[in-house]
Amino acid sequence: MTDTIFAMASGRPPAAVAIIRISGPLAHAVGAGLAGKLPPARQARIRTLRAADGSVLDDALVLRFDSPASFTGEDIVELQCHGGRAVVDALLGALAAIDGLREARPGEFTRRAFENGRIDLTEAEGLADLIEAETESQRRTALAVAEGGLRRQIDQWQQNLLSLSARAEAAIDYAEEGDVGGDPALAADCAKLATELGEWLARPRVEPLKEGVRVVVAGPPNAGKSSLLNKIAGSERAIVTALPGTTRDHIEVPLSIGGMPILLTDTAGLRDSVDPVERIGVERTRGLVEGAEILLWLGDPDEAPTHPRRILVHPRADLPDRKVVPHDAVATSAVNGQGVADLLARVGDLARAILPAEGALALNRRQASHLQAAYDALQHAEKAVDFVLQAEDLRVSREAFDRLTGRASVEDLLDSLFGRFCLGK
Ligand SMILES: Nc1nc2c(ncn2[C@@H]2O[C@H](COP(=O)(O)OP(=O)(O)OP(=O)(O)O)[C@@H](O)[C@H]2O)c(=O)[nH]1
Ligand SMILES: [Mg+2]
Repeated sequence: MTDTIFAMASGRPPAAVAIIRISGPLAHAVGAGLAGKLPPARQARIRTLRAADGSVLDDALVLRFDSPASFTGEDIVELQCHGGRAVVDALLGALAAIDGLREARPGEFTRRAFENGRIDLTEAEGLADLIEAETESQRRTALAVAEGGLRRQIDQWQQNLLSLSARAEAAIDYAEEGDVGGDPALAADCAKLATELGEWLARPRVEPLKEGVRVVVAGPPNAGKSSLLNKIAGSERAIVTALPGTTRDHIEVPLSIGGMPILLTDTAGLRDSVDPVERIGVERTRGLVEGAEILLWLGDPDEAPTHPRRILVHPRADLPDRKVVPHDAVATSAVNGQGVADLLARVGDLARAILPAEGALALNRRQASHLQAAYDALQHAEKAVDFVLQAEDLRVSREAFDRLTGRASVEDLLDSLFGRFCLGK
């Protein structure tokens, strides 16, 4: 039999109210033991909670949920008691003393919700993001996924895929009976679904919203990279000297530009150096430039690395010998602030395209990788030379969806996801 688990679901005491949740087969019996008669399902009643020896623990608002119509899918009792430390300790102590009851591990309630089919993996991920959300845009995007937006879309794709598979199987039988023809529209329908998945894969992802859009400042030594970063950050985050090669390691500064999260990174100037420390720094810069979502290049435009979102910056424009501004570059000065607002506006325009639109459904890296696998298999199915191969490709695509929703997921993934939750969730 499954363990019955309990935990405080609200924040750390002292607080006005503390919420203690009990979930599992013994939940109702335990709740009745504490509160006497439990209220009808989904209704709240004030009850006096008593320990096994009859002593009063607290007066609390008690709620009951019946399996399967509960968050975990199990029987649940929720106690909303006074949020004092001693009250909570007394109640948790009384629960721990009951046979067959144990304290829940972090995320265990949500994990049970997943295991009992109340939510799929995308909704669990949305919930984790919702709890961690610190900004309004993170909250809205997480909520859209947590409340099943992505699951419903995936359900639709799975239905569609299932019927494509059924058609492929039927076409195999048809061919075995010696008939020609089969299902001439099948390949085109696979392509149609692939196109739809492709459109989703091209959409902005969740990560830039959570981690900040990676904006990397790069260029040759002494170009004025660190000075520009300090000017944008509004504080002396990076060391600035007249010596080329001052910055050895990269420096990250989280910022908000027009409400959008940005991770601005200063890097070591790119040059061939014999200094082993500087060489490592330069190597890191190359990696950062490659991983940048937006590149601010402070060097000669002809030497700029190719990058899909590159802004040419002409720094130190206050100096008399820097008056000629290359075509398309933003002239800036860390001394008088010239061009900085213009530069930030350009960064903002590029960042907006990388971030999900307000409340839009967005995939995370894990989800996108499985959707990509489903997409690849569908594309393969479109080009398959016979129905047997086509059916096999469609099966591969269905499996990718099962991994996406967690129906065929691996244990370590579940551990890492549910470990992100706090106790009592
Ligand atoms: N006049 C003027 N001087 C600047 C400006 N920006 C940087 N400098 C000067 O240029 C020199 C190099 O500036 P840094 O910001 O350290 O340049 P960097 O690109 O970070 O250099 P490395 O870390 O060595 O790669 C310093 O002496 C700065 O004071 C500017 O906008 N105007
Ligand atoms: Mg520097």
